[in-house]
Amino acid sequence: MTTAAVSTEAHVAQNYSPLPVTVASGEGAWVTDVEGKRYLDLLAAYSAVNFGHRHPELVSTAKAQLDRVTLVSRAFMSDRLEPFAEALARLCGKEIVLPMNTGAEAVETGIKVARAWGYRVKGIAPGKARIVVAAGNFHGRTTTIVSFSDDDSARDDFGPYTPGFDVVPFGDADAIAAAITDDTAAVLVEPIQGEAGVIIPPEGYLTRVREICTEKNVLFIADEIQAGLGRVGETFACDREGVVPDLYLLGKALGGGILPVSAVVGDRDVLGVIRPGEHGSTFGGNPLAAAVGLRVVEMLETGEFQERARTLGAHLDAGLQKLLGHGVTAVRVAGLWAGVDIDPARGTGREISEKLMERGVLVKDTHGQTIRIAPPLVIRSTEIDWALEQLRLVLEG
Ligand code: IF1
Repeated sequence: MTTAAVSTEAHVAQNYSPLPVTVASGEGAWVTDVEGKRYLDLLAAYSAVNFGHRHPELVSTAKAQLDRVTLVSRAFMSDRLEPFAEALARLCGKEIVLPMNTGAEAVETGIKVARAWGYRVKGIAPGKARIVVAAGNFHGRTTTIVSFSDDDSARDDFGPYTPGFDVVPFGDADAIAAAITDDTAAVLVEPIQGEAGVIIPPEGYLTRVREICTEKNVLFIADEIQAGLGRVGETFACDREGVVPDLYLLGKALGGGILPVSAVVGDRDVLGVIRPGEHGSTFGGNPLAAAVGLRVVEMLETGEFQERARTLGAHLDAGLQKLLGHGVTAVRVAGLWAGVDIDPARGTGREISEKLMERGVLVKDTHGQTIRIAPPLVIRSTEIDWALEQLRLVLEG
C-alpha cells in the first residue's frame, strides 16, 4: 500500500494514494465519476456497501428518520436505539450491544472491555492485562491499534506504542495457546484477514481458538468488521465453523453504506463489566444510525444476502480458477470475497488495479501482488462475468 501525504486533486490527507477516480453518484453495484464514466464497484468501500450503493429500503429508512430526530445526547435514549440493540443482539445470539461509530472505535472498545473484564472478573493484576493478536492483522488506525500492527506503513512514526499485546502467526492455534499467560485477557483476531489479502485460516482454526480460550478463561474477540454481515456467505465469518466468540466487533456494512455504525456485541457476563458512564461516544447509537442499523439487521435476518454471497461467490470462484496459470498465481475465495495473487510477470496488484479502472472495473490492490475483490452482494452474475473478462484481457496484456 503506497502512502501519499496529500492526494493530487485535493487538500485531503489520504492514508494511501487513491486511484484517480472521483465518484459523483452510485447505484447498486455501480458508481459514476464526475465525467459520467460508470465503474463496476468490486471494492464496495471494503465491504461497507454490502447492500449496494443507495439500497432503496435503506435510503427510505434514513430519509424517514431525518424527518423525526437525528441525534440526542447520551443522557437519554431515542426510540430507535432499543429496537436496534434488541434486533442486533438477537442476530448475534447475545444479550448486550454497545453501539459505537467506526470500526476502530469498536476495536478500541473491545480492548477496553477485555482489559476491564481481565481485572474485574478474571483477577489479572492491575495494569498487567495482555491481548494476543495475529501477525498480518488490520484492525484500524488509532495509535493503540497500530501499536500491535506488523505493517510498517500503518505504524511507523506513530509511537510511542501502547504495550500489552502479543503477536503470533495467523492460522496457528498452537501459537495462540503458547502465547497465553495468566495475564492474558483476550485473543483478538479477524476470522478471515482482509487487508492481509483475504487470508483464510486452516479449517478448524476458529474452533481451536474457541476451545483454547474457553479452556484458559480468555475472551475470544472476533473482528467481523469486514468479514461479517453476509460477506462470506454467512451472517458472520465465525459461522463457517459454527464458532461463537465472546465478543463480536461489527462495523462497515452495519451502516448500510449510508453512515458509520459499529457495535460491540456480547453477553452480560462480559459486556456488563462496563459500568454506567465509563464508556460511550457522542454519536454512538444515534437515532439515524440506529434506524439504518435496524433495517440492515432485518435485511440480514432474511438470509437473502448470505445466500447471494454463497451462490455468486461460487460463480466468481469458478471464473477466477480459470485464470490460474494465465496471470493469476493463487486465488482465495470465501463467499463473495476474493484475494487474487497476480503473477509479477504481468504487473503489480496496483498496476492491474489501474488497468482494470481504465476498463471500468474498480478493485484495490493490497500488499504488492494481491488484488481484493469484494462486490456489493446485489451484483448480478452477468456483471461478475463481464468483470472477469476485463481481468482476463488485462492479464493477457
Ligand atoms: C483504511 C484497510 C480494509 C477492518 C477490520 C477494523 C477496521 C477495518 C477487519 C477499522 C477497516 C478499512 C480501513 C480503510 C481501508 C480498509 C481496509 F485497507 F485499511 F485494511 F478493509 F482492509 N477491522 N478497514 O478492515 O474500521 O475504523 O475504518 O471503520 O483505513 O485505509 P474503520
